[in-house]
Amino acid sequence: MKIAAVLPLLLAAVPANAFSPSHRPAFARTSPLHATVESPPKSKMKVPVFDEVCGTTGVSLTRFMDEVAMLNPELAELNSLFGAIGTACKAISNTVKRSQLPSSETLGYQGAVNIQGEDQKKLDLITNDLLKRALRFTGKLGVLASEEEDVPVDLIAEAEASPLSGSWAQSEIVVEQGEKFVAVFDPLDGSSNVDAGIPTGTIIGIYQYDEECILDEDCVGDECTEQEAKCLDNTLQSGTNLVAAAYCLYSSSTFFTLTLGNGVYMFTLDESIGEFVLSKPDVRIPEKSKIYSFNEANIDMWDAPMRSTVEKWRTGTGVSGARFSSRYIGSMVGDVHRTLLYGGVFGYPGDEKNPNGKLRLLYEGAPMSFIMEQAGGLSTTGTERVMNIKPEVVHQRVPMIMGSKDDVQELINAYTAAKK
Ligand code: AHM
Ligand code: MG
Repeated sequence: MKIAAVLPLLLAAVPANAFSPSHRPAFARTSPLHATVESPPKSKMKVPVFDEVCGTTGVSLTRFMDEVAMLNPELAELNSLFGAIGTACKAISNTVKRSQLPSSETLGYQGAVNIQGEDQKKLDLITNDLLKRALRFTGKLGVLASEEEDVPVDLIAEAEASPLSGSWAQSEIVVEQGEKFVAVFDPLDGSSNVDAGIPTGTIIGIYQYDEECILDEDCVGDECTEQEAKCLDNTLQSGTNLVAAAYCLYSSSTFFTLTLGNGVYMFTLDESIGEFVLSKPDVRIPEKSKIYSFNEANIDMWDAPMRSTVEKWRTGTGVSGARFSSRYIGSMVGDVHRTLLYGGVFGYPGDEKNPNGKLRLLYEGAPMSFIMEQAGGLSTTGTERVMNIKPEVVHQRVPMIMGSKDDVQELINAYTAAKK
């Protein structure tokens, strides 16, 4: 039911231009192109126009998704998924905040190492479980892949094979017959910083699920047949197949930033009402900037085009002639969030030791690139559009540089010139 129908007394006119048609994204915005990259299909998503807005709550994420679903029936199935993601983000936000209290025992290491050889923090596992359960109970998910899971998890088979124990034992996990999706996520990116209270975030990508895929419920890892393994390949799609991407940032405020392929929407958690409220309806990254954001300690190990471009920005001898500042949190969601709002170039390039850098393609690189491109920025490995790369394995790493169009293009040009 529309808020307008429920709370007519709270309706207030929005500022004249806040949600006017001139401020909403064009229906068919194309993603920016690299010279070497083919054009992505145009999104047909219809963008809601909020003629009436509740003066107290503004446009909540729930209302936003309801209206998207009304205008775009083909996206209606995403509604409950994003309801669950929003709720999980609120719960993770609380968990991260409370972790600093002396009575909390959620900081520090779990004592386990994930498949990528990284020590898992207690919060990595808590937030992974939280998000996994929230998504699972929507009944809309076929498979998920997470930074904290060794292999993709087939939720349909898992639900049928092993009902949850404890307080959930009585409740059946509903796997709806309707459309299913694949979710890829990093539940708590930047968690190595969390003990120091530094911002962290959750990154999520949503793909379509191939309904042809029926997995044997007993199939686990190497026991899967080739056909079954192919089913798990549902997770190994390139960023161009993403239906939606979002991140939650846990910082001075909790933010929820979303793209459904037609612009970027930023919501801020209003803790007094427990709702994400639309705070930036059409995020556009400035086309040029004076900020770069890299772990500069690795500069000696970067390749020549990367090193020389950053050197030019540092000394004010690049294309714009501006002398750049350095800003680096070391927490991707926070660094990308600032880059979207202030402009800049963020990245984790490859280096001599790690030619593919550090960031993971599937659940970090692709969803964040989708958001960046939808805000008018670019995302590249230096030689290739990140969105075009199809992962071969779930935890594949990718060198990545993203941000303001003109500056990232300057870097791409340096790589192109170096090839000649
Ligand atoms: P994580 O997924 O294990 O948290 O690692 C990813 C994080 C990113 O948030 C951040 O951009 C990068 O690692 C920082 O790495 P470094 O400490 O090498 O600069
Ligand atoms: Mg991560």
